[in-house]
Amino acid sequence: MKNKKILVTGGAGFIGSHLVRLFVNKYPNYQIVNLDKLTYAGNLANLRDIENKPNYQFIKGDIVDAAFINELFAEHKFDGVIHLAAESHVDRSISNPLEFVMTNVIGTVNLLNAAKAIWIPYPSGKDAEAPRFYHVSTDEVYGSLGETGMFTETTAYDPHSPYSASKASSDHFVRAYHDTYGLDAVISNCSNNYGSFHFPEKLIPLSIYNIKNNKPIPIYGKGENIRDWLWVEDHARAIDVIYHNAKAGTTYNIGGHNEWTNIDLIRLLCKIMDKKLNRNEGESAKLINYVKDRAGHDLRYAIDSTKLQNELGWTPSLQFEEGLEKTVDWYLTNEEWLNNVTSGDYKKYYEIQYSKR
Ligand code: NAD
Ligand code: TDX
Repeated sequence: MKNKKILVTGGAGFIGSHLVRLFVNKYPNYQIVNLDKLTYAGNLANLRDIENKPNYQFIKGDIVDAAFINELFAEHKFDGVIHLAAESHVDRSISNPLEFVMTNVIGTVNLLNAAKAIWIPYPSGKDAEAPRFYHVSTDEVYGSLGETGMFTETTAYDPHSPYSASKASSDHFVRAYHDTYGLDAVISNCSNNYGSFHFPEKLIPLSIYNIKNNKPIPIYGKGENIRDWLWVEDHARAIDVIYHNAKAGTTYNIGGHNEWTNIDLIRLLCKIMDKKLNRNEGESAKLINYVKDRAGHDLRYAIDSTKLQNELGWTPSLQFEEGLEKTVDWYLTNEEWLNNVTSGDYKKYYEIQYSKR
């Protein structure tokens, strides 16, 4: 592997922290620069184990600030970008859509402009390698499925929430910069991730926290909505494979062939939690609480990742039951992380560390 300086945006978040860890450990000759605004979802405690590695650098900054982004690219001359920074929670997008437009759309276009300014025209010559812009996106851009069918890379976009509309828009801009300016861009659209360092506003970590603390588990509507769950480390591995092997301008779907209705998933989680917390079987399930449905709630997502499996040889590594149990073990072992996040204490550390920047 050649030496490279790669910008990862959103590396202090859930998926970003797993990706940064993978790249820092696997590619000692890569310099990984993690740019993150440290919103409520960004947490440097997610990266404690690698923060002192010589090939890792953290920069606090906002992708919505175009002047800052342009300066950053001019200074660092990145050889590649893996873009994960985003507002990621559907419920928050329903109460504050503009925040999602700013970060997910404007922020992405700012990064594209900065990349275009330093990369285009690409260097020519025998050993020249085009720097790559990798955009991490979601299956939610494809909209909602009925009882059958799966999303493929050619499924028409049909987003329904402000979150998915903003991600769809950013995907279109990335493709437009490839088609119009010749930017070496790739996109992947992944299904729901789960695993360690997942912020406890999302279904699985929120439910683990509530079950542990004997609080009600809110299930939207009848709990019949279906999601396709993938172990977060398998997503990070897929990004690695695609970043290094995809042809410019390509899209890959990433998913686990692992569909669960929300209620079946939560029943399984309750069973695991009963065992881990030495409760009588059925005890945790008593906390299930059906609440008002999410507005515009997509019924079913299912990802067909055949293209990625056939062309690049990626396959998911973990069965869901095993992955869910590992996830529960992680949250029960890392009580301090969970308590700091739920109490908001994790922010105090950055306020002191970054207040003068
Ligand atoms: P997350 O909310 O856990 O993390 C997002 C990170 O982006 C945080 O660290 C936050 O501080 C940072 N950020 C937000 N606004 C920023 C800004 N203006 N400037 C710089 N940094 C900013 O999200 P996640 O779940 O890790 O998702 C990462 C990416 O993967 C997102 O683009 C999301 O759309 C996509 N994705 C997520 C899932 C999933 O299941 N979580 C599935 C498919 C795709
Ligand atoms: O309290 C809850 N109760 C509930 O029933 C929450 C938070 C969610 N739900 C339902 C809504 C969804 O059908 O559970 C399902 C999963 O919800 P989330 O964890 O909020 O994820 P989702 O809306 O599916 O979006 C996730 O996957 C795709 C990520 O948040 C996105 O960033 C990613 O793009």
